[in-house]
Amino acid sequence: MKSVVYLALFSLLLFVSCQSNEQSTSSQKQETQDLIQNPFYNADSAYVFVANQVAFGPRVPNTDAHKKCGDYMVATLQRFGAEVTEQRVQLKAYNNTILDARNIIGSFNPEQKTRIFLCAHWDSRPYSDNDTDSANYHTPVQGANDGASGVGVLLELARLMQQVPPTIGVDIILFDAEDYGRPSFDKSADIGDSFCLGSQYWSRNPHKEGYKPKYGILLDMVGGKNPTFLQEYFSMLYAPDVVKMVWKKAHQLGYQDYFISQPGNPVIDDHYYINKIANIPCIDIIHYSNQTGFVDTWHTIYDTMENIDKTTLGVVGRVVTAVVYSEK
Ligand code: AHN
Ligand code: ZN
Repeated sequence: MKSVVYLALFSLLLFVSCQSNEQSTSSQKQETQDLIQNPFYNADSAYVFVANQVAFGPRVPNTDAHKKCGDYMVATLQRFGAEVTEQRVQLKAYNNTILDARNIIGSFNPEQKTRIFLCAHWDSRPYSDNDTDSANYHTPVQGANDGASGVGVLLELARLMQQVPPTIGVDIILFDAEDYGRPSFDKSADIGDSFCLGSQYWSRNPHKEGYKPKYGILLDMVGGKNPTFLQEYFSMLYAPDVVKMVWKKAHQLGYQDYFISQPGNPVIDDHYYINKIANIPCIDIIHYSNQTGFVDTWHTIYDTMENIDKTTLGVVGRVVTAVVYSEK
């Protein structure tokens, strides 16, 4: 008799555990299915978009390469069906140089109320002030990773969004004058906030009145070899749910060795001003380490195409693609 009761209890347990098991398996299956059905993110294509920018030469504000690259990005976004808005504005740099800056915004589903935005800076730094050789301090960086990588990843996503329109509205925002900040060899008094001039301007003057997207994702230095993307301090402070959602997507795709679930030191980047001034939650996907800081090519003459890894562009591209197509 006892054993019959035990058997009944045991089968009930088994039934309950099987059921709950099946439930979680089917929702996991649905998520995996969603990831598989996303349009195919082509890392080779993203690589070409990076190389095309670098081929113009350093995109330092007030230079011909800067102007030509700006025109190229506008034309490319339009070719992929985006509605393009440009903010042209003169911004004063740390040394009082007036920069002819352009923030370039490509909107998909412009009529949609529910929106997210994805951003990167497109200008390149006029100084290699982190180079080991001080003779290079006044050489502009090529900015293959620092600038062009984020834009390249987003231009490939723009190509996909033309092929498979997302449900929500998506704005690609390319910020100018991020990297014209006071160089470390300039020992004059630091007035502060000398980086991220384009995003500071945009945060005070969004391209659309009453612009209220759900959140934003900034890509910065997403093309280096063996990157680690930590959960950066200001991203966790202002937009912890967005960080967790993006890292979860990355882990579902198998990229847990890149997207590390560990806190990262604060980085003052475009997202900082977007959170602080515009009050829009925005996270930063940026390659760095708490121990060694940014990649060793950062602000050196070695920030070149040779040091760009297609695999990394693909990893980050697939993560943002998964985010865009999971938003309903
Ligand atoms: C500062 O160097 C203050 N912040 C890093 C932001 C940056 C520069 N990202 C790329 N270049
Ligand atoms: Zn930089």
